[in-house]
Amino acid sequence: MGMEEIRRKVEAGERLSFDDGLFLMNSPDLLSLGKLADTVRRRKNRNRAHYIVNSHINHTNICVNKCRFCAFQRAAGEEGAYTMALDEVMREAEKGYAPGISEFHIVGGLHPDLPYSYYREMIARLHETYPQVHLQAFTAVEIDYFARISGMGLREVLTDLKEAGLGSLPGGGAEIFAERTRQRICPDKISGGRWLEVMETAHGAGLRSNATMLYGHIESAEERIDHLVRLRELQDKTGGFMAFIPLAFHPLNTDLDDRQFTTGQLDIRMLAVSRLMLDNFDHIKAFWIMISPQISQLSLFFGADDIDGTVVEEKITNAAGAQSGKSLSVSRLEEMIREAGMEPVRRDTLYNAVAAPAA
Ligand code: V47
Repeated sequence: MGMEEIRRKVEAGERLSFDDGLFLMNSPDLLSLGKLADTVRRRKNRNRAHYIVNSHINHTNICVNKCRFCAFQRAAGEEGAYTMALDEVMREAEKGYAPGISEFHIVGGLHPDLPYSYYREMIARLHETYPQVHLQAFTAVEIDYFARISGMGLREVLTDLKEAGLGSLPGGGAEIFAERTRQRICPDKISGGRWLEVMETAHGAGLRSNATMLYGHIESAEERIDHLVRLRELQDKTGGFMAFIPLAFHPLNTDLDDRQFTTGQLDIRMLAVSRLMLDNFDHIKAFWIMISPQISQLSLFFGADDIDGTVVEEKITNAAGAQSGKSLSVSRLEEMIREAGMEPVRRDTLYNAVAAPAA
């Protein structure tokens, strides 16, 4: 095993092993790694790089899970805690709405008191008011919580929300699956196995989803590769994942604030290794909020084919020290992609190309 053997496998379309992944995680030869990731990106997405016109809604930051990496969460009654009534959620949606918007991205804390009906009604009202906008809402962790607070089964919750207008699930809450580290950074959160079970059930219920991994905190290189291999195994079974998004840990205002921000080297390496290990994922997303528009653009040369979207206002990473700003315009996103020599494709959540609305 070594770069030459990995190159041979990639060129032959053969699957990389756990050890190959670990080798790439540690190899000083970032350029060879990037070239291989670029080969796979081209094979899957040709010269196209994607972006979306979307808006984020974070309905509450009150959360019963005290994840140590999270600067967004508050306890009920704590300073800065908020929960939007459904009318406020609708106002927030209106604020983020723009002609031609394709997606509302909705993620929140695990609130101790809100009933399941709040979440169902949120989806139903948004869907009724914006039937053309895809609702990508609730991480696997939230879905598991809804099953617990409602007494319903997982499948039942998912089908019920789908009936109300839910389009797909975002990929958050995966963090790092390896139990040793998961226990240390988010001891109250559902296990990695349960996260995967929720996603398997969602895919079985006809809902597609994304997948993420939080890196750059206290996890090891082995744990990163283990995470990718476990996602790849589930994808072999269901085919329900659309995109993988490595999330760069931001330490500010968290319990892990003795850690550093991730480096450009690690951000780019993580994207390239993900592109190579996740041979059954169509898309690898370099979320510009997490790694800056600059690194996000460079990562298009290292395996990424998506830079997420306009976003409008993101609160989770911004609470933890993100410096990227809160929104990017369509023209800026397109410029970033064109400058990298690729064709910008404005997409919907399910990666269908969409036309810009007539001016
Ligand atoms: O699960 C929390 C992460 C996630 C921090 O599906 C942090 O397209 C960095 O789900 N530093 C929620 N990350 C966000 C999420 C998401 C984001 C972008 C794209 C998609 C998608 C989904 O945010 C959490 C956690 O992993 N997070 N705190 C932090 N301090």
